[in-house]
This record gives sequence, structure tokens and C-alpha cells, in this order.
Amino acid sequence: HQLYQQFTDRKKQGRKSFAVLIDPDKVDTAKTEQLIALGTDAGVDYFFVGGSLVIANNLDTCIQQIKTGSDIPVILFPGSPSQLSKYADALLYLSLISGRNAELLIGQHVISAPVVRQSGLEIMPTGYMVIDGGAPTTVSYISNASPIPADKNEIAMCTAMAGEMLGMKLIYMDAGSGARRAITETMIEKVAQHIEVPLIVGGGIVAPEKAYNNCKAGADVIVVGNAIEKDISLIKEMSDAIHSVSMVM
Ligand code: 1GP
Repeated sequence: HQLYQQFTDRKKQGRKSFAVLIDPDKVDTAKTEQLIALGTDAGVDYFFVGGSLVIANNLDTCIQQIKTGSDIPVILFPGSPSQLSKYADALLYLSLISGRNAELLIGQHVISAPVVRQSGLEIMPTGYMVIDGGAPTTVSYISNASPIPADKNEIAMCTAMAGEMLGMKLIYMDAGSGARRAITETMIEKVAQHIEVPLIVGGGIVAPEKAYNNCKAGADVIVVGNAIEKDISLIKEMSDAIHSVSMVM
């Protein structure tokens, strides 16, 4: 449980982490190379790799490339059980606790359990909460489940608490990739105050200042994908903003 230990240690120390999301469908070798170089320079803590749809089958090669070119841990963020790669370091084992689609709560886990176990990956049980991002995102459409309304802070709080009490080791609040509106700091704060496990926040974060404010509100890991795809130079600013926050618990 090396990586999970790192998550909890950092949380105890009040240190914030920056994860860059790489969608293997949206990068080629050259782009990945660039992400590795800039990511290493900027002090990126993790690469999350995955997407709601995997169209091209280049997950393994993408991850192998990252592993060859850097020491930054690669954590799978799978949109479906087929997105497994033994080359990654760990797997966010997601259960969509914000939805009421039994398949994404437990059904697909049952089907893929032997393969997941066999992968040898570090498994991180994650309560995955999709929050309404102002317009349907790929994840909200594909999941066939309603996201939590953006202003229902209590629902988010109770969902996260339930996830933690069910034994989930991480809570991931996601407005969905490319969300029009990122999750509010009020909601992040409400959730963070009521759980002890590390809190991952992503979806629609485009400004370093928003990443900073999310950390102040209690997020432990900030995930950015889209904004960096559009402007790769944002990596450094995002990283600096996130790492400038230090909170003693
Ligand atoms: C999506 O949380 C991630 O699942 C990141 O979202 O691509 O909008 O940064 P963005």
C-alpha cells in the first residue's frame, strides 16, 4: 500500500498534491513526452491515466512510455473495467456512490474482480462522486446516473460520509472532464470537514487560483486534464499554486 500510504502521510502533514490526468485517447507519443518533461520539471505528484471512453487501444504503450521517462507514479483512473494495465502503479478502484446505477456501484466490480486481483496493482478503494458541472459531461452521460446537484452540499457530505463508513479509502469528487463549472469551494469544504480519508477533486479546473482555493477548502489532491491539454504551460503554474498551500491539521 505504498502509494496510499503516501496519500495519507501527505494529508497528515497538510501537504497538497497535483495529479495530471492523461487521457490515452487524446495524446500521442510526442505529447506524452512533453507532459513527462514539463511534469517532472513542475513537480507533478501523480499521473492519472484513463478516460470515460477508450477508443484507441494504447493504454499499455502510453503507460510504459511514462514509466520509462519519469519516476512520477501512474495511477489508473478507469472509465471501465477494460482499462487495466499491469504497467501502472495503482488503480483507483471506483464505485460510483453518487449514482444509483448498480452496475457502476458493484456489478462491473464483480465481473472484473479476478482480473483486477491478478493485475498485482495496488488497489485504492475509491468512493467516486460525480457532481453536476453545469452541462452533461461524458461521465454523467455514460454513467447513466444523475450527478449530485452542484448546490446540494449536504447530499455530497452525506454521500462521502457513507462511502467512508463503507470502507472506501479515498473520496473523489468530480464535475466531469471539461465541466463548464468546477465544484464549489463550499461543497468541497463541507465534504472535507466530515471525512478523514484523502479527498481528490477534479473536473473543470482551469485556473491555478481555483486549484489553490480548492486546496484551502480541504481538497488533498487536485486533478487537472482538459486545461493542460489546451495549454501545457499551465502545468507549472498549477503545480506551484497547489504546492504553495500547506495546512496543518
Ligand atoms: C475528470 O477530474 C478530471 O475526470 C479532470 O477534469 O479534464 O476538466 O480537468 P478536467
